[in-house]
Formats: sequence, C-alpha cells, structure tokens
Amino acid sequence: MTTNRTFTMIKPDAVENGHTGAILEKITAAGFRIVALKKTQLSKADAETFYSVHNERPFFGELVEFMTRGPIIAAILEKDNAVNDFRTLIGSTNPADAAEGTIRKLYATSMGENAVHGSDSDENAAIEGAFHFSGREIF
Ligand code: FUP
Repeated sequence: MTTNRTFTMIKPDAVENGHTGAILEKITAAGFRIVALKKTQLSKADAETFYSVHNERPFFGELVEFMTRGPIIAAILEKDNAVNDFRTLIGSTNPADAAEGTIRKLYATSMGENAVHGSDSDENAAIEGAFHFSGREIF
C-alpha cells in the first residue's frame, strides 16, 4: 500500500479564475512531486461517483452541478506524509476558517466553491487517483 501519495483536483472555480499556475506553484514549492497531471472535465456520472459518500447530503446536487460546470486539473502528488501535509497546505473546507497562507484561504470563494480537493486518507487517495489516471499516466 502506497502511503506517500495523495490526489488533488483544482476545482472549476479556481480554473475559471486563472489560479491554476499559482496553485501548482504552491504545491511544488511545498515539496510535492507531481506524478500525474491532466486537465479534464467531469461528467455528471463522474461527479456523482467521485462524491458518492455525500449523496444523502443536502448540498449534493449543488456539488455535482459545480464540479461539472467547467474543466478541472487532476493530479497525483508524492511527498512523505502526503495526505496530511496536503490537507494542511489547502486548509479548512470552509475558506472562512482556513489558516492564513493556505490555498483555500488564498483562492477559495466559499465552502461550496473551495478551489481544491485533497484526499482524506491513503485509501481514498489510491481510489481517487485510480479513478482519474491509468497506470501509464503515472510517473
Ligand atoms: P474536504 O475533505 O475538505 O474537501 O471536504 P468534504 O469531503 O467534507 O466535502 C467535499 C465537498 O463538499 C467540499 F469541498 C465542498 C462540499 N461541501 C459543501 O458544499 N457543504 C458542506 O457543508 C460540506 C461540503
């Protein structure tokens, strides 16, 4: 089981607002190595599958609508303690609660449109990475 990788998406809001380059720079400056990277757009079925853990929540419809409205950047990142260190780098789900200097504090506009995704466990990092990338897209 790989424990030094995490999965991220730069979400449609941050891509629309032109923050892709700045966010990738912050990620690599923090010591993460990009092992897979692509620009893509989620279908409704993709977003419903990716966020199926939330499918009973009241915000699920809006979340799927948001995540499918434009392209995203998907990436697999490598670093010691990747899952936890990346969640520290991105900050709290709600940007109003996110620490100064975190990616969500800098680039997110709201809880619903919060600029970036970061896996919450090694197990989910592996599942989410495999959802987006085939073996020959990972280096
Ligand atoms: P995170 O792990 O920080 O990405 O947050 P969650 O997995 O709890 O939530 C996934 C996404 O659902 C968030 F990025 C935004 C959305 N969400 C809401 O819109 N409202 C909520 O109350 C909680 C989450």
